[in-house]
Amino acid sequence: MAAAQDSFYLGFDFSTQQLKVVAIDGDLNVVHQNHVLFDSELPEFRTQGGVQLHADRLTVTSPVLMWVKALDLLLDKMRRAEFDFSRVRALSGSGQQHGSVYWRRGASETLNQLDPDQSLYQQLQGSFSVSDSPVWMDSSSSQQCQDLQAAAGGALRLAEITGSRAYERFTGNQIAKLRQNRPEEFQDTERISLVSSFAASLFLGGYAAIDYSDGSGMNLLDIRSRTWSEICLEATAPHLDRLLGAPLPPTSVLGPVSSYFVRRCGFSESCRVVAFTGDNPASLAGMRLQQGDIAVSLGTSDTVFLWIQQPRPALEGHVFCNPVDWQEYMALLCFKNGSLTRERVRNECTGGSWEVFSAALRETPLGNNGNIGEWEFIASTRTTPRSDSNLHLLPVSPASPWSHLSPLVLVLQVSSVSPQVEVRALVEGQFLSRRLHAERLGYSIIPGTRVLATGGASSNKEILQVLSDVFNAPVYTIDLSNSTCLGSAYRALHGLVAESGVSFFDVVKKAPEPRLVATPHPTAQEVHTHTHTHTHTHSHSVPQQYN
Ligand code: ADP
Ligand code: XUL
Repeated sequence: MAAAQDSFYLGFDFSTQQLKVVAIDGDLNVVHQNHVLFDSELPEFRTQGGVQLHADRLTVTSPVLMWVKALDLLLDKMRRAEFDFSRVRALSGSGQQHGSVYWRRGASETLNQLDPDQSLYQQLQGSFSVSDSPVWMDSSSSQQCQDLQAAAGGALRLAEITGSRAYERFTGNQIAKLRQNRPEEFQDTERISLVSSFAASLFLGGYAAIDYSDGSGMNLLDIRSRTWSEICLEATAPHLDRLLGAPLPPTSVLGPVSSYFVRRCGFSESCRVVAFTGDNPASLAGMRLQQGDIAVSLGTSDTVFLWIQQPRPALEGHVFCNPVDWQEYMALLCFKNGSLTRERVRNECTGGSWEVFSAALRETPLGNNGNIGEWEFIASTRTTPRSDSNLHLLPVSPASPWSHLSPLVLVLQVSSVSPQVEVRALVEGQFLSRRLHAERLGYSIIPGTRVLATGGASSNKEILQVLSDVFNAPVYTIDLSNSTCLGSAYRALHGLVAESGVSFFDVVKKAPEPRLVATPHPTAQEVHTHTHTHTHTHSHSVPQQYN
């Protein structure tokens, strides 16, 4: 039998700014990494940050042929680095979520008969009915969002069906816009792919199914039945199911890699293509997030990933089918400007120093003697929930220091507070808001829950201590820099054995463990319990989003 180190598994990531790949061996060691940067390595496409912003400042697209050419270039780079393609047993990948690709009539035949002596770019020039693919940064489909919500019976009803209310960047609304505004191109389309299933199609030499997980970012999939929702399909375009194909579990083996790649790169004929998925689901796999875990990325924006069993879709946040266990769910919440708000309070209260900011957290008690941060909520269409950027301090009853865990808080008095108190108020308030929103989507903290932290602010131990106290769970740090690629490589490996009932977690047991950095203060649990017995209400203090 071949040793585990002899077999390789590839994970690709077609992200906004670059195409990346990671190869692992059967022991999960990374054996190769490579990438192509769109702006600098493919300047002929004239993108900025991988995209083109149109004159209306709402439409944002990427040239689909840029992604095709990037794959040619990446494979060339791998060949030049003498990567041994013949050892690859399976490959998978991810794509930026929501982006869509429109294949022109006849493209399937072209895909099927690719000549290994020519590049993909040379051969697929005429294969797309729409040359500029709408991407996740696009916000030009407000009208279509309104129409879809009206057809579905309201925003919440749509969220109950598809996991999210209508969002401009979600693919169904982009498809509706295309059908209305560019009917000829739409007529000339034989298949619509997501960026992920488009990439899988290239490797398969035929159209790849959309997987349930990335499919959940379209406002079209019924996340409980895992079939296209009739109501949503009808409101979007007639006979749309024919253009989309049937969705499949994200663990599916779609087929062998096409003969084009066997002959051009030296892949083995037995190399399998496992369904590609969205970058956020792939990242959840790369983090090896388990039931009860929550991952918090503390970057420019704060992003929260959750594993959910019983989803309760809401008006804020997104519920997707789970990428590693297709009967379960995941959720994604994005809080705009998380770090930027912390930076602003750092500049205003602690002279621009993270050290002084951290000292303020050390010097103030958990619960902050009842002083919490509350926000002026600003409507935001792109990122949910609302921006953190306008912080107001509202000291609450000291008798129930953590009553702010409840959405309904009694504001007793407003007084000026010290800079230290303001710092703690901000950080506790931010994390409480993350927790509340997570719980509203059906997340619950269970024994064994871990909080996985990543991103710029995860280097700050004091911030992570507050995170641990608010979630009453240990905090571990992880490196997310290549989690989408790694997650895809792990999924490729798992795809080969998923059908025989082997769980994802059995397959990734050997991956490096995250590092424990904070454990909850012994009183965190006590204070938390206290919270639920001291709920006061006051209409002025109920944040907008809880109404
Ligand atoms: P991005 O989301 O753009 O990839 P990063 O994950 O690199 O960003 O995070 C950058 C942010 O990390 C900066 O905006 C900064 O506020 C924050 N940051 C860096 N160091 C610290 C620190 N010691 N304490 C708190 N925040 C920090
Ligand atoms: C998620 C979203 C982004 C893209 C980035 O809803 O729009 O995270 O997936 O690639």
